[in-house]
Amino acid sequence: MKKIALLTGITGQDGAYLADFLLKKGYIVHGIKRRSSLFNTDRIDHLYQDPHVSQRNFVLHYGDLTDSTNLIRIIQQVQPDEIYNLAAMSHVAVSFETPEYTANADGIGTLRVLEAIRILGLEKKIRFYQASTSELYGLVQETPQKETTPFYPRSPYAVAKLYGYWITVNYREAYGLYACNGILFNHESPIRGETFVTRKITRALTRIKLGLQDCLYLGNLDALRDWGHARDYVEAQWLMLQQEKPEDFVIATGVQHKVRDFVNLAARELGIRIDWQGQGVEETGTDQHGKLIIKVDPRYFRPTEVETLLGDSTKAKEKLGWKPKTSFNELVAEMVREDLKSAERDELVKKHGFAAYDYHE
Ligand code: NDP
Ligand code: GDR
Repeated sequence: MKKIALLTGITGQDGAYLADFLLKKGYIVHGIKRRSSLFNTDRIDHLYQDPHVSQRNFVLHYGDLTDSTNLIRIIQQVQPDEIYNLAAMSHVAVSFETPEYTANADGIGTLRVLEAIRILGLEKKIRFYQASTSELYGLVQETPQKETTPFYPRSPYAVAKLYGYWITVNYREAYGLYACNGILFNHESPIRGETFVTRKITRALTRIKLGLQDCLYLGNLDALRDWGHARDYVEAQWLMLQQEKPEDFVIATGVQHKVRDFVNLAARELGIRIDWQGQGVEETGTDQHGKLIIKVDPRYFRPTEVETLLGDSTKAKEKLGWKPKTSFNELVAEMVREDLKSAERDELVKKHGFAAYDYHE
């Protein structure tokens, strides 16, 4: 019998990598996607199977984490062995603009999935993964951060995820549900959302290189992050649900870089050497020809910032046998390579007299 997995957030970065991973493991994968006015399945279109074909192993359902009746109905219909709760309003800066919605989707949304499992009496059948985050550590109390490090969330997103974390622990303890929190540090890829800093940088620099864009505007260049590759991290999500006992795990590389380091390395991949001048809001970067290509824009500063994150995933190494496979340099090089291909497509379109898609966030 094939195992059945249900993924919320299947149209996102991790959803796409995890769906691919599980299909290769022989799972039947069901995913929940939101209704939108434009197609939102770009990242999983290669997995799509015509609904008219019988015996599909990849099935999508319309749904939303803010709709419990929908979640109950889908879980009842699918009868999954494993649920990966990846759906969230996942942008930290945007959560300051939409705090109530973020609490609803990321916090109460997690509760809705857990309650659906309980209402359906499936707590002994279903294994549950919760996408927790290094943002829980926020104003860090200990370095590096591990499973026992105290939390200090610094954004509406992180506070909502704190609820998701603890309600997952509570349902494990109260109802014997096999439920795990993966406390994942930042993980990126060529399909990372375009407004997260890494993808914003690789997209902009490749476009600047080809003359499609003039300048890249960024916020806090001194923020330190522990960046890994999403492809490696979804394997850890799966491993957490294959253990004898449910537990929570930190997943990280144990290496830290500044946003500025990411910019320098991505530029180097493109043969651009950046000279930095000034400090704080005055900081700018010029290329080797003296052209201004980077400026700090305070509108990207956050009301409360997470300055530094560095993970210790010793527990995952010992108990799951997990370790990251992709180095920071390989990650940056892969993202630059892929974004350069799409910039080259845009350049071609422009050369032939059509307006190229312009994007500045
Ligand atoms: P993305 O932002 O790429 O994907 C989020 C997914 O959630 C999308 O499929 C999105 O749908 C969906 N979604 C958003 N709101 C709702 C809702 N109300 N109902 C149903 N679906 C919804 O995130 P990632 O793939 O990067 O991250 C996956 C999870 O892991 C998230 O929960 C995130 O908070 C968490 N996380 C991510 C880390 C990272 O570095 N990537 C690190 C630690 C935790 P749509 O495509 O329609 O927008
Ligand atoms: P983060 O990722 O907030 O860590 O959350 P993001 O890439 O948005 O920011 C990382 C750091 O870069 C700084 N920064 C900028 N960020 C953005 N987005 N845009 C900019 O122009 C910019 N300039 C500097 C930020 O201030 C921050 O310090 C991600 C998300 O995937 C969460 O869902 C997840 O939980 C955490 O990672 C772990």
